[in-house]
Amino acid sequence: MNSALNPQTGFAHLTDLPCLKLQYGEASAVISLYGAQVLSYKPTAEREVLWLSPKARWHNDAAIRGGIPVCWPWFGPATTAFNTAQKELPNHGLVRNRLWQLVHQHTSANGASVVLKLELTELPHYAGTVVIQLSVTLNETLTVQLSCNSPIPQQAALHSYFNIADIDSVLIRPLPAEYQDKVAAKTVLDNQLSSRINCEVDRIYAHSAAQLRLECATGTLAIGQAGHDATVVWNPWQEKSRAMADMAAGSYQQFVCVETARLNCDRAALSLQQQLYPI
Ligand code: TA6
Repeated sequence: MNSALNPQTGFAHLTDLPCLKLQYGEASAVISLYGAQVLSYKPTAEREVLWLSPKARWHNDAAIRGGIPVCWPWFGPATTAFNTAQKELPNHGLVRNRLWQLVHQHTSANGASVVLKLELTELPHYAGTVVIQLSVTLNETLTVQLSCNSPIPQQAALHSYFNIADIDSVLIRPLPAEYQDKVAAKTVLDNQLSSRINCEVDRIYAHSAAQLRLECATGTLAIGQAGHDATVVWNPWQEKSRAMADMAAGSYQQFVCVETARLNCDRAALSLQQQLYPI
């Protein structure tokens, strides 16, 4: 199969965003260097797997709303393990609004791949220099892998926004029966072993499976996960999304986030992977 890799300025309405486009036969992926964020994955010319908010922004330090944001080194608000000086720190870590560097690229008959790197010297909880890398490989699947070899406290998530066309059609399975419900702030036991979404959902499923299926109106997607200890499912629903400047009215019906996460913040090296392919 033919593969290619080209720099590209702009994607969708983000017309000045520095990007890379990977191609493998009919399949393509677009990655923003800002945030090392995959913004588009099309396994075929007709099918877009990822959702990008029509109101997403990238200037003025904004994190791009959509695609596959990289959350690191903390997930959600910074807890005291990360926020040692008790400063105001951004949600979901420090790397969504940074320009990453392209350090490796490869194309062959087996696929197209890139490695992006970010060096950080100003972590609030660690004085040394830390390097994190994101590799993206496109072939019959799209594989995104985040790694950091430094033995520092670190959480991470690949916070993927999936294009589902219609929230009523979504089914995610298998999911563990028990989850932490962040909306109701309690642990819930749900024996249906699946997740239909008809209200605000912000759930942490610990010890989730290595393979999930996301079924929806646009087709069925396999989501492979590795190096994770949880899967987070999120949809802000109508009211909460109305309060978000980068979300249009009605957008909440068009996406669901299924996030491969490592939430345990022990000092083990990080290698977190999400692999997507249509089935
Ligand atoms: O992963 C779910 C979550 O942590 C939610 O609680 C919600 O706030 C969301 O991520 C989006 O966060 P963001 O910082 O991108 O607005």
